Amino acid sequence: MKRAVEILKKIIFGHVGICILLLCVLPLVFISHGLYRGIEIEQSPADSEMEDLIVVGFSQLGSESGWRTAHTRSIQEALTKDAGYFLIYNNARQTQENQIKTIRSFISQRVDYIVFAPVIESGWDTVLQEAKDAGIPVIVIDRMVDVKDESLYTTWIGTDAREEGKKAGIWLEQYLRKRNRQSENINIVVLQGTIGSTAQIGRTEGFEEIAERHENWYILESASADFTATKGKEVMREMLHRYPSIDVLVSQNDDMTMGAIEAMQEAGVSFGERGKVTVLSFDAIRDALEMVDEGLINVDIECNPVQGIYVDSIIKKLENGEPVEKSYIVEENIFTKENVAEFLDSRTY
Ligand code: GYE
Repeated sequence: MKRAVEILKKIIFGHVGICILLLCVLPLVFISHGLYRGIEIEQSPADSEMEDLIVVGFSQLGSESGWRTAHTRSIQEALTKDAGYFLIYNNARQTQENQIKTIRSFISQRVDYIVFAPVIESGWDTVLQEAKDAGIPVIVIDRMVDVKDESLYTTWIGTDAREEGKKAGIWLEQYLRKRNRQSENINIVVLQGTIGSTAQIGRTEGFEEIAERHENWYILESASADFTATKGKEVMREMLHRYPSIDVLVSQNDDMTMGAIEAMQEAGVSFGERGKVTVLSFDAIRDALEMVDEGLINVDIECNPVQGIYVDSIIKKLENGEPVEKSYIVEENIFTKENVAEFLDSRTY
């Protein structure tokens, strides 16, 4: 009995001790890691620093691709202290929930502008209303938002994803015609980006618009690989198992294309200029353009990540009380083996 009481005491005091310790230590750990406020903000402006600078909160959707790295860099290089800005950057790691928390935190910090690249189009009405109520202009970049009231954001700067999808379809039409394959049955698989994002919606719809004109084009499957190389490889590997005769791969970004190429190499399936599977990709980052030059990717439809200069000039206009457009579309090209060499040298991303 005495021994049992001893054991009981140990258990109770042992647990209480641990609980007290945890209660004291955990908040300190959370505070020191910046998690206490429920969000990771990578910088926080000191009052003195903010005086003459325009404070911009930038919510980037993630770091899933080479394109995204170039996009982030373009904003960081444009909104520098020398150019008159204090930039607060946050990476949402591809989740809308993180972006909403970040935007709320920008509102509570009373930043001067919110710049944000939304991961998907829907679900922003409430948080953008909060920004509007706080009088903070919102500049949407890259992907679009689908909101009931367009006055919830000031302007959008991005690329025409639907047009990019159409360009891919038109390129395929012409390519098949040149090779006298226009009447053959063409089996197509599509690696899609993040479902619900502008790049996925636009590129899918644009390509399908052209595909519908051709009864002999069969889209065997369209599946999302979330714009990453790892998932691109995984999804392509499964598709290669399911479909023994794929003629065309349409991959909605270069990272997924690189993953898919690895899967084809491992499966012993030939591709590109000299192979069975014709490869259509999007973005045109430098590594992919080199693969176009080597004939591994047949065509790369450019998507321009250099958007920082536009953001800077729009903010400067707003600061001067000048009007701005509701949308700005960035110029884009298309690259094949025929023209890629002349662009490679100047490609910085
Ligand atoms: O194509 C892709 C990135 O939204 C246009 O997102 C952007 C796309 C880009 O992850 O690589």
